[in-house]
Amino acid sequence: IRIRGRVEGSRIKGSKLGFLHLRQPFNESIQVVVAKANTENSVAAASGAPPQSSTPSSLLDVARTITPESVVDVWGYLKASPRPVTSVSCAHLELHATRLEIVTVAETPLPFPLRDVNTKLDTRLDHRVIDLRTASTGAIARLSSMVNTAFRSFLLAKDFVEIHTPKMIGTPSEGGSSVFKLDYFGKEGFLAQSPQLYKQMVLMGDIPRVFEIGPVFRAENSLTHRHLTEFVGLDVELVIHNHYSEVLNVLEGTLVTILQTLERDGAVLRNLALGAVAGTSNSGGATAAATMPTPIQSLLTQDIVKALKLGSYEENIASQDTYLGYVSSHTSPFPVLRMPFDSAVQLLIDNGVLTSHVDDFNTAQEKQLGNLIKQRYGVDVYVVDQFPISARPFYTMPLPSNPLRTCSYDMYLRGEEICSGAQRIHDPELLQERMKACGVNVALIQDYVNAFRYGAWPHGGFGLGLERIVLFYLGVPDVRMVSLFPRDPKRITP
Ligand code: ATP
Ligand code: AMO
Repeated sequence: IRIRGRVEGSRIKGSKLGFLHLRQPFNESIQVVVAKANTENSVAAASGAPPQSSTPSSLLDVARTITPESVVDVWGYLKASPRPVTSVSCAHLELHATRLEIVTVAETPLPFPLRDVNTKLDTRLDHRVIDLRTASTGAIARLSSMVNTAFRSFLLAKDFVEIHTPKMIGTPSEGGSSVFKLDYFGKEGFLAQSPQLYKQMVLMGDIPRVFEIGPVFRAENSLTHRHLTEFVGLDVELVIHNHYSEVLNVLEGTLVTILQTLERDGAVLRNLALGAVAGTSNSGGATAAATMPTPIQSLLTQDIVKALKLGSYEENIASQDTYLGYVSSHTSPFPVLRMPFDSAVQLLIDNGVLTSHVDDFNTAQEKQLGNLIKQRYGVDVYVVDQFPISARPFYTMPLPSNPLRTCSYDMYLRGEEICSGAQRIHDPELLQERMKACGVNVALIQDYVNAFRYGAWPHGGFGLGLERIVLFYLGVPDVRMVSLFPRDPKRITP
């Protein structure tokens, strides 16, 4: 057989015997035996073997010149290993070389040693192509793809239409502060902070359920563990018939599907991503097994629902009380905890985290809420709804029973925000009123307001951050680790 792969490392023992570790994407590796005696024997044994480009005695000389990460072709035959080679994935077989050709030479030294778990994240990001070859970063890229695919498949099966909206736009979509400006042939333009306005407009064009997977730009000029200046937005918008809980049902179904897919198909990748596979060839990666988080306890079980006597969402929402917790009553086998903002604040006050009411949570308060909810309900995923109007964007629908609260929600994973959404205002007059109150220039955004003038559907939606899902699912410390080529205030290359 012939195998084309990268030489991860080599050991040449004198003039008679050498070993190469040959690696193929993704994380498959085998030991190649380059033995003078074996080579000569094999040439006779392997009938129909390709013509020798190097004489058998020079194979070892070739092997000696190969630099780490070079791509080579090895012809030879497979043989059982005398004892398992624990440092490669194919431990029980060896490839005995009869011919060896260097396809491309890797320069040396490498920007960093692939196996070095102490290499700093910045060095890895400076040389992301090399870093991608490590089992950890390679696994994270594949897990992100799995999240994407689960999101897309779930929505396509529910009659959603995939759309692509413009990323160069004439007005900020989420308010002014964190927007990148661009020079559009002498006019002012902006990089889209979200597909928000366009996904709503498409609905008014009678495509009642849409989603988009695309880049989102935020001029967040600060370095945090969870903010990028460009991230992948997973956006959804749909017409609603009675209540914004219809959108929450879709959101919860989407997230549950993503988590179930990761649990079902992503276990091996997750372990590779966290560097937790013993003896993994080229495990490298920016994580250490010591940081391995506990698996997600994402879902309320029916047992917990019964034991805590949590009521159904529809019943509770109808009585307009404030609850410490309630669950959706939709048909998912895994109800997701939902809690109104005021109840979440009360929980923080009762536990001494807050001394008085607040209008929004900061990151620390979010984390503490996550801990309290985990203690009380045993879950890592939950929704808080009915946020104060002051904390939400201009397009958010006020709660009919209390105009200081809104038909809006955030979803959290391990105590950190992964999603925001809301029912939207579909009455153009109310919309303009809210724009003025929020300091949004109505003139700049007239096309959007006009979209609601010719018969508008009540509607709502949400936006998830792809990198944040992977970040908090894995429990790794920095969002840059889970973005292919991350962008932050200090980094626009590679
Ligand atoms: P989004 O902006 O998409 O809603 P977010 O996580 O930034 O997501 P916010 O509601 O804006 O959520 O902010 C929640 C908290 O996160 C803030 O109170 C603040 O503590 C923190 N935070 C938000 N943006 C930044 C930032 N750029 N730098 C540092 N901290 C931030
Ligand atoms: P929001 O601004 O909350 O809502 O963004 C939605 C989700 O996107 C992710 N996210 C980020 N991820 C990485 N880096 C960032 N700087 C960053 N900012 C946000 C988070 C967040 O929950 N138009 C609304 C959505 C809607 O209502 O449909 C919006 O953009 O996971």
